[in-house]
Order: sequence, then structure tokens, then C-alpha cells
Amino acid sequence: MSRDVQISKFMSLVLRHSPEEAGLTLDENGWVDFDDLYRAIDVRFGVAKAEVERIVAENPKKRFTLINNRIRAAQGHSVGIDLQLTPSAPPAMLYHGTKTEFLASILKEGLQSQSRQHVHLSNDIETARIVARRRKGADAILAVDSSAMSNDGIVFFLSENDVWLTDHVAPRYLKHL
Ligand code: HQG
Repeated sequence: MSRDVQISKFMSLVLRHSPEEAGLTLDENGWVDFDDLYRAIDVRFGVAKAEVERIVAENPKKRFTLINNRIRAAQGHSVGIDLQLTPSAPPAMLYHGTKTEFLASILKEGLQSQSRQHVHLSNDIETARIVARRRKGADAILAVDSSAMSNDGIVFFLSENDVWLTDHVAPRYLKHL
């Protein structure tokens, strides 16, 4: 794993799950002071601030939002913060990448947010496949009838880095591709 990826993973850990690892507290909307986060990163990795800014700017998934010297994770939180996203109309179809071993349970209970605040859905099959490949085993791709969900009054949010978020996807909206 490259040093950039190690630093990015540490930032995700702190900003999504365990801010106490860096001696930090997230505000109610998930933000921390960038200088405070930078100091915690520097202690562990001995890295210049400009390098951390570059890692944020070049992050392939734009995982971090850095504005006015405050930073937060765009999505993926397990801690209870409010991203203050406004509901958005989703495209007609969305996709979810997972593993075949989870299929029976997913098709029975629907997609659950598990340890995170939301279920994460992708705009296209290619992105869903990348999500699926993060875990070992055979990939499974589910199509989500987001148009029907929307018509049924279910709310979607688009994260700052273009991941679609919703609370739960019932089995009737899912199709294994
Ligand atoms: C599965 C990454 C059994 C679900 C990605 C998934 C994403 C069920 C796992 C983001 C289930 C949860 C999130 C059910 C859901 N029964 N299994 N009823 N409902 N599952 O990591 O979507 O790289 O919390 O299919 O790109 O994999 O970190 O969610 O396999 O955007 O930025 O339970 O994480 O982003 O796993 O990934 P996760 P996810 P980053």
C-alpha cells in the first residue's frame, strides 16, 4: 500500500468512524479543523501540509471535502453525524456491488445500511463492480429500481462525491444481474 493510500485510509478512519484515534471530535455535521487533523497525520506519517492537501485533491473518489480550512468525509460514516444533504431525484436505475454470499440475505431483507448511516448505491455497473471487488469472494451486482422507489416516496441523497445514499432498499426493488 502506498503512503498516500495509508494516509487516505487513516483520514477515512478518523473522519468516518473513530475521530478519537486522532484525539479529535467531529462537529454535528462531520467537520473538523483541517490544521488539527493535519497535526494528527503529521505525528504518524511525518508529512508536509501541502502533501496532505495534494492527497485530498487527488483522491480518486473525492472522499474528503476541504472548505474554509475545515474537512469532512463525503460519505461512509458509521458515527452519527448529519451531512445536511438535500434530497435529490435519483436516475431511473442505480446499482449495488456486493458478494454472492450476501445475496440470499439481501434478497430476503433488502439492502441494510449495516454499520454505516446509509445504503450506498452507484451510478453505473462499473462503479458497483469496483465496490464489490473490495471484498474477497465472487462479485454480485444488483440493479436497484430507484425510479419506483422515488415514486413510492423513498428519499435519496447524493453525496458530495456522487455516491447515492438511501436508508434501505426493499427486496421488491432489487434485481440480481
Ligand atoms: C452488505 C466504499 C447481508 C452490502 C464503497 C455490503 C462504498 C447485506 C455490506 C462504501 C445486507 C456492507 C460502502 C443484508 C447489505 N444481508 N448483507 N440484508 N444488506 N449487505 O462497506 O456498500 O472506498 O458498509 O452488500 O465504495 O460495500 O470506503 O457497504 O457488502 O461507497 O470510500 O453488507 O464504501 O467507499 O458493507 O460500501 P459496507 P458497501 P470507500
